[in-house]
Parts: sequence; structure tokens; C-alpha cells
Amino acid sequence: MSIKTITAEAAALLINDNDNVGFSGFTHAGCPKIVPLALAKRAESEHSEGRSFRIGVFTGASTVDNIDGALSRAKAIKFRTPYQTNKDLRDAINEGEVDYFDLHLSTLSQDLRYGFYGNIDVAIIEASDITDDGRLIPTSGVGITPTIAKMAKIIIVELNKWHPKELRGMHDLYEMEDPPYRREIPIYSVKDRIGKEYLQIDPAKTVIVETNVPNAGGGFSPIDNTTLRIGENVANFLVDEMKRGRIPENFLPIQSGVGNIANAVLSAMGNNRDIPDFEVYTEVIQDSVIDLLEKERITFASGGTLTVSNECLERIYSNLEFFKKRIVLRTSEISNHPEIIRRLDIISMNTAIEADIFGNINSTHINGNKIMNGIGGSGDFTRNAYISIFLTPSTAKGGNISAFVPMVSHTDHNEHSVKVIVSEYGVADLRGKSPRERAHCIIDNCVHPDYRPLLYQYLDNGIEGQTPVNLYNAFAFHKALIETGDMRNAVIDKNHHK
Ligand code: 0RQ
Repeated sequence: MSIKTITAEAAALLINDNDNVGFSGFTHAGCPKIVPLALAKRAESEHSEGRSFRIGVFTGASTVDNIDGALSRAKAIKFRTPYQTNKDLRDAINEGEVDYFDLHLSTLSQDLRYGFYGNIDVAIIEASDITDDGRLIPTSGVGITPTIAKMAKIIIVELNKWHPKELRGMHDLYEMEDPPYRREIPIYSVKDRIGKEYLQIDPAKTVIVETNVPNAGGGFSPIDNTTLRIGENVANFLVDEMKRGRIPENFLPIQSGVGNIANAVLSAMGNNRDIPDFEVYTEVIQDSVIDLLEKERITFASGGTLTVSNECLERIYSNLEFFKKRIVLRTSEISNHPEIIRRLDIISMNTAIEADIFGNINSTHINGNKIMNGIGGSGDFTRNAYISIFLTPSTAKGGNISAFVPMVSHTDHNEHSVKVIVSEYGVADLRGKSPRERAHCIIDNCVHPDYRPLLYQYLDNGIEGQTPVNLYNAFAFHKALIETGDMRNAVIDKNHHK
């Protein structure tokens, strides 16, 4: 018996007010595209007739505008987790219209299976192929797909012909054991495949919606002077570590976060011939990884998603046999699993919004209260990495904000997990240093020269104790930003140093 094909509008009618809905994908890659739009229209029409229509939204990470943008504009999201980057959704969260809770990407699937967040009523999954007996091939991103497919009462498959069926073989879909006493996940090297090429779903609870819609993969900003210098600083630091024998000669696998800085760092590593050919074990595979796979500087990439421009994805699709030998796409539970990150000795590199002079990192909030995107996978990697590195330009907003402050306005990664911080000015290697030594190291190596005297005024104010925190002055930088729009106007009160 074949699986029934229906329209996107008919699929949207399968979802009810208050349902928990899971979406496939990770960043723009692998997300369903037309059912969410139909769902947003349905919500608008229910609202216009005075009926409530709001759903809970579970995803792998950030999504496309058709999901987070369209649904939040339609006021159809009751709560949302985990990572998000859409401006309309971010505004709705910060205005209190949407309840958002943020968590490490590796844990969402297992938390769902453990029942921490209730049932999944409907799963909406983008596929490049599906057989009558329910063997589903995902597209360019995976996320939480196996868990939501297993838990959902109804599965809506968006069969998107824009993706080739021949993607089969690029995914590795592993079924996790149930607690207690789970055994190890048998990934011992970046290349290891431990699961199936396809996801077995129950055809009896599935409907198909056919479509042919491209991904929303935009390009990256050209590498500017600041990101170039950050990239070169990281590459030089890693070469130095290798020369000192602290990184093996055949190197270690790399994780790199999302965005322009991460893209620039990988390019710089590729260009630095003192770094041997290397492997990537990461969540987000960006354009620079594909360039370096083509040049055979990266020998293999394990990730959860091809977060690449459409031009780059077309290059992959037109040379699939080459890339299937060099890329494996896993669920976010596996790409970010702490056990594997620790065992494979990953070097992690993620971007900070703000760091303090002791090495605590804020990755998620602006001025303590407004969410930016979420913690994503940065915590999964940072806490378990061989060397955890944070990257940030030394200033933001034309120099009015210092990325380095006396105390972060929100903490995502603490001083115990953060080993190295890099800005365009240099590298602060925090390993083995006391809080006072860390403060000197960060100010001297990473802080913008405009802010160094101010941070020394704060530090040299006679603060006592193991960690030289002075609660009276700790937010002087943030106070100056709120009151004058420029952290350079921070006033350190010399009378308060206890
Ligand atoms: O704002 O766009 O209005 O100019 O924040 O900053 O420098 O463009 O950097 O896009 O790489 O984002 C940490 C948010 C960095 C991202 C973060 C303003 C700045 C700009 C963005 P504008 P940039 P990016 C893998 C790992 C958490 C999750 C993670 C992130 C905007 O990397 O979400 O690491 N990380 N996941 O001007 C006020 C400051 C600021 C500031 C920057 N101190 N105060 N505004 N900005 N610093 C990925 C996944 O898990 C999927």
C-alpha cells in the first residue's frame, strides 16, 4: 500500500491548537518549507474567526523564515526550543509573546524521549526520498528527526524533489539505547558509521506532501580585516601547540561554530601549510569546509548539517560520489554528543558575544536580558573539548562596546571550561592560570587598546580575594553603555574596592 499524498493545506489541517510539533532540519538545511507556511495561514484564519491556535515548536536548531518567521508573525507559536536566529521570532520572544527555553542541542532528543516536554503530536520532516514501506532519506540537515518521527502520532513528510534521491548514503542514523546502563556510542574515529543510511518510519501514520523548493542558503560576508586576523591568530596558535607537542603531529579533529568568524578561521587554517591535512567533527558544515574538502586539505567532515550557500550545495550535489566518501551527516544528538567529543579530542571553536576578564563567556544575551540566538552546540563542545577556544572581535558597534568586560552580563560557559580566547589582537591562553593571571593575560592579549586602561583601573583598585571581582564596579561598562551609549565612558569608583 502506498503512502497517501495530500496538499500542504490538507496537511496543515492535521495540526491542532496546542499541539507539540517537531520539525526536521538544522539551521536552514533539512527544514520543511511549504507545510509550515500553510500552517501559518491556517493560524491566521483561525485567529480571524476568534479561535485560539498556537503550537509548541521543537527543532534541531535555527530554521528557515517559513517556520520561525512565518509562524511567529502569525502569532502561532506558544513555546519554542532550542536555538533560533529569526529576527521576528527573537522579537516575539523578547517581547514576552513566545515562551522560549534554551538548552544544549545534544540533549533535546533524549529529553524529548524521556518525556520531559510532553508528547510530540506531529512531526514535519523534509525528505529527499521515501519508499512505500517507510524508509526515509533526509535532505541536507538532520537535527532531531529520528526522535520526533518515533514519538509523533502523525508524520507529515515534505518530499522535496529539489534534493536528489542519490543523497542516500550521506547520512548515518543511529538509534540510541534507552536508559539505564546505556553502553558507549561506538564512534572511535571521525569517519565511523554506526547506523543506517535511512530512517525507518511507520507508513501507517505518515502522509506525503510533494514539493520542489530550493533551500534558503545565503552566502557569507567577505572576510574582513578583523575576521582575517582572528583566523590567522587561531591558525598560528594551533601550529605553535603542535610544535610544543601539545597537539599530535597528525593533528586533532576540529569543531567550528556558525557564522562569518568560524568560516574565516577554517579558511585561515586551510591556508596555513604548517597545519597538516585535518578532519572536522562538528555540527555545522559551512562553505569553507566544502572548499577545503575539494582541495583535500580537510580529509573528512562529520556534521549534522550542510549549512552552505545554494551555490555550494549545487557543487556538492553535482559531485555527490566524491562528497559521500568525505561527509557524513548525523543527528544533533550524535554530532554534539559529549561522550564522543571527549573521546575524539576535538578542538572546539565558537564565537562569544561577550567575555569577562576571568574567562566567563556570554554567548546568548545582549545586556543581560535580551536573547540573541541561544547556546546552540557551543556548550556541548566547550565543556568536553581537548582545547576549547572562544573567538570574538575585541569590540562591537563601531567600538562603543568592548567584548571584554569586568563581569559578563549573562554566563553560558564558565571559567572552568574555557581554555583559550582569541580576538584580532591576539591569543589569551588561560590554561593553568589563576583568576588574577587570567585577567592580565586577557587584557594584554585580546582587549582593544581603548579599553585596556579602564580594565586595569578596575583590576588595580585594590580588590581582595581569590577572584578580583568588585560587585560595586563590576557592571560599570554596561552602566556607561546604557547611560551614554559608549562603554569608554565607564567610571570606576575608587572608593569601592571591597
Ligand atoms: O549585531 O548584526 O546588528 O551588527 O551581535 O555579531 O559579530 O556578526 O557575529 O553573527 O557570528 O554571531 C555569538 C551571536 C555571534 C553567534 C553569536 C552584535 C553584533 C551583531 C552578531 P548586528 P557578529 P555572529 C554552533 C555554535 C551561540 C551559539 C554557538 C551565536 C550581532 O555565534 O549565536 O556558538 N553563538 N553555537 O554587533 C551587543 C555585544 C555584542 C553585540 C556582538 N557585546 N553587545 N551586541 N554584538 N557583540 C552553531 C549552532 O549551534 C547552530
